[in-house]
Amino acid sequence: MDVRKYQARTMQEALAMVRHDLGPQAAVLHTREVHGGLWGWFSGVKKIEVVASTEVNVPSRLPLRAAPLNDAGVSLEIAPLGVNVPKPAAPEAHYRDEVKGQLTELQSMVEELCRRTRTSGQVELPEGLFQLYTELIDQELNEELARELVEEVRQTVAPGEWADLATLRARAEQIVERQFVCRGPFQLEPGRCHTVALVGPTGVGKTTTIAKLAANFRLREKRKVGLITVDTYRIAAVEQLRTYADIIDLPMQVVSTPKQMREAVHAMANLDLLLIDTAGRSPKDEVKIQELKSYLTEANADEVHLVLSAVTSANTLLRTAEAFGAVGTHGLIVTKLDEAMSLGNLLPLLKSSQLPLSYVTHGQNVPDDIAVASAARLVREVLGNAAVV
Ligand SMILES: Nc1nc2c(ncn2[C@@H]2O[C@H](COP(=O)(O)OP(=O)(O)OP(=O)(O)O)[C@@H](O)[C@H]2O)c(=O)[nH]1
Ligand SMILES: [Mg+2]
Repeated sequence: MDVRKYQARTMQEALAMVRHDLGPQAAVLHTREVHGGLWGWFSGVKKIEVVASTEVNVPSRLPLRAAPLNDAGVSLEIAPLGVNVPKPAAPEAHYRDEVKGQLTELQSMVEELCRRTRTSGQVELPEGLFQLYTELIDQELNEELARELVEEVRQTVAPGEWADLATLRARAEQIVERQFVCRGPFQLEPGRCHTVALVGPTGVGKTTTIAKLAANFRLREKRKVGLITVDTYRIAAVEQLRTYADIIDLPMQVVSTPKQMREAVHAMANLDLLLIDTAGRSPKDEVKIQELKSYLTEANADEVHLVLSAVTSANTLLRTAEAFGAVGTHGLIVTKLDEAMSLGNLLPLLKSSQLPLSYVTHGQNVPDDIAVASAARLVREVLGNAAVV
């Protein structure tokens, strides 16, 4: 089938090119905005692209009124170009379906072609590196990070190995693994109570993670563990922690003022590990973040870990980490890995927050669905290589 593509600054110009080239009988199959070549991609200058053919007899979908235009003045309808196009006889259903199917296929082919041209044009990538790039984008790594990473891979892998995807993936893993820090489990010192507080937005899994940690240190490592909660804001929040404390057989105190926090920490100083649960806070609520800080100041915790859900956009993760930085965070715990479709969203946070990752959680089961964070494993998951390797 003779299908041609035209690009111009405006729709009028593009249609004029179609008319000139294919005549007035040509049918417009598809219109869209595209970046105009390599320069257009960088400069943001857009063009109108029209795909047209003389061999497709498309009945007009245009109502008698003018077709709606988008912001760029682009027609949102598929329409025959010429005013003299003879009206086709009512097509048989199967013929209509066949044409419709071909058009859909054609549209996705053109879109895929544009996507490939655009991305490869941007970085001029050989096939293997290009495939690596698209894998990273599929993992929801942002384009800038993906481009930087592929560029670093290109510079550090010999050209003779650029076709070897396994080598490229392995090098990408090495590079990313250097970009963030995982720390081991909490280090308890004999004869001293190690105090750890978990903070974070609402519903990310702070209380569940506290229960997992408490159960592991208590039941598997046979440590003396205690719990404190300041979660006095959400109905049933205290009961949630108390249920775990009862099941695991742990002492627990509920505090409702910073002063009570100091007293509770003091009262439990004979334990090995004291875990402090806190109320979920919006990162945008500075007042509540300051209030949280006043509790933590009185607790004088050895470590404050920010708990974040993996099912959160890259931007929100960054801004949340920044907001909770005000309370004096020392580490990160990432929850809900099991719910995330991809983990590329974590990379900007891991790269830039400076906070070491301590634990990750991957399910609702207490105490099993928690693990000490492993950089190698997480990187494979972030880059989408976990299933490949
Ligand atoms: N799928 C999955 N669910 C989790 C995970 N961790 C916690 N949850 C669930 O997330 C929900 C909220 O967990 P909580 O522990 O109550 O969260 P929270 O941060 O204490 O919530 P607030 O106290 O209200 O701020 C519960 O249904 C948990 O079972 C995880 O790793 N994976
Ligand atoms: Mg909670």
